[in-house]
Amino acid sequence: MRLFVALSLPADLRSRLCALSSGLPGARWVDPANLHLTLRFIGEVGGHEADDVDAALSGINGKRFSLTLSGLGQFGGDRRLRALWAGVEPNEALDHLQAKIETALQRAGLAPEKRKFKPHVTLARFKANPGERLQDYIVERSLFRAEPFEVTEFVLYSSYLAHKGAIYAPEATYPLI
Ligand code: 2AM
Repeated sequence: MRLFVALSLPADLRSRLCALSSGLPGARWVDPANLHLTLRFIGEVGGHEADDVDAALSGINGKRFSLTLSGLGQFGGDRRLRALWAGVEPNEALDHLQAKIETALQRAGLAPEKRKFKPHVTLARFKANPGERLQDYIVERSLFRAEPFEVTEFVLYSSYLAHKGAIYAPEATYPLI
């Protein structure tokens, strides 16, 4: 199975993000139910490895914290535009949780994540590059700032590629205290 660790987002916040999800030619908007903030992409693992991942994540003692989505940005440029995302206000507690997850997963035998953690919520991927329209879109919404929300758990998701796109299923949730 293909796994990743993420924060789920409250319904009202997903609605707020949904309201951003139009007016950009070439964009494939993420299904509202699928909006999430990835903490660690794990990828394809076997059953035993999945159990080890679950055990490692279960051992994490993390504290609750508040998180605010703010600003929009893109990954990739003209040549290969990859994603449009909503950003996250700098958040030490989030970075700390992500570091704990990374350490726990390495102890469980996973190869280290080489990419630097850049917290974001992907809003769209692209079937065609909207060109200048994308810059206009981002500038017009640059003041985007959502209500803070309380992070009380993190989630291990599985991802299946279906006809209609990715289906994410929560496999386990880990409470923060
Ligand atoms: P993205 O939001 O930046 O696209 C489930 O696929 C989640 O894991 C997505 O949020 C995606 O990040 C992330 N993801 C998918 N493939 C990845 C990879 N090869 N490396 C890191 N993260 C990945």
